[in-house]
Amino acid sequence: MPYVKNTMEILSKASDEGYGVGAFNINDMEFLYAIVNGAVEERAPIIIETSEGAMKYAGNGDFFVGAKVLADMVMSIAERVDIPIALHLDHGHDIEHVMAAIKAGYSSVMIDASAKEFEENLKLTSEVVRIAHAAGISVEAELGRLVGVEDNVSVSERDAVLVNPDEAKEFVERSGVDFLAPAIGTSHGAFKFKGEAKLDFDRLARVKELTSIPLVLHGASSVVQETVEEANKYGAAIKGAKGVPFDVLKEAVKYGINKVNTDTDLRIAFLAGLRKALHDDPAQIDPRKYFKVGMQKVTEAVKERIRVLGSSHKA
Ligand code: TD3
Ligand code: ZN
Repeated sequence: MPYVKNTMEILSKASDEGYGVGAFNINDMEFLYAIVNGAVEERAPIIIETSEGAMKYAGNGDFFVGAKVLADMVMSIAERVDIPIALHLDHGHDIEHVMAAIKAGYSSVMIDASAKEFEENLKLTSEVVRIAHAAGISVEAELGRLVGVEDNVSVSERDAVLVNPDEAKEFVERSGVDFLAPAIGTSHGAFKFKGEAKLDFDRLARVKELTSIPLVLHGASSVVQETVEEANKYGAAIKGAKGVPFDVLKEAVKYGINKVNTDTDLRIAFLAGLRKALHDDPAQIDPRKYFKVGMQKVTEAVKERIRVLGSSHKA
């Protein structure tokens, strides 16, 4: 199956049929192959995504070059496998990065103006929708702030940071955005919750009901404890890390999440494998031997997540 030119081809089906698609971040060839190998084994559609930082990294400091390098790599690998693979710009903050992605041939872009006021977010998102749709690709936007919300916070504090479903409806109608990331209590990184991992599913259900478009969960890594322990056993010092447990992810998918952003889990998996390999075989001078072990851990993490999201055999 060739490279998917518009991410909505993957997400419309996921939204109609009620399953989640893994959106996995890459910076390099190693993670890309590790992710694709896992998705091929599960026969699952996937979204590969790159942050602005990934573009800069892959372009040796120049994000415009990096977007092209990454897109060319993803396209040439996608052409050689028989699962749908889309490429997405994760957290684009300005028109320049969006344009770099569009010019390079990405399947969709995120314009993240969630830190701005509603009307400003709407204005910038609408502008990106106009440009991206003219190029035949789709757009993701975000509403609310990506922060963990503890159980004991007041309703007004909760309302101040999480998505407002009525605003989401108005935002989607006025901007024409294709898929939306509503803030429901997750955050980026390995330290998402101090207490119990709780997401605001009532809010999520209401957003789905009012918008009926594919929804995105950011900060969705599960921070699997065995993997953290393995990394720590071989020299890492990751303490008190906590993510979104698998059963909570499944619940999120049930309430309308279709794109599940995952970066931290793959980083930890790769490092656990890499650290173990370095420890077990210190005489090795071929870096690929070490990378391979890290890649294998990433492949396992990808397969596990695809099964949790329900997208196995959906390719
Ligand atoms: O947008 N992303 C990926 C980049 C975040 C930096 O780690 C996510 O929403 C995934 O978040 P995470 O940290 O849970 O994997
Ligand atoms: Zn994110």
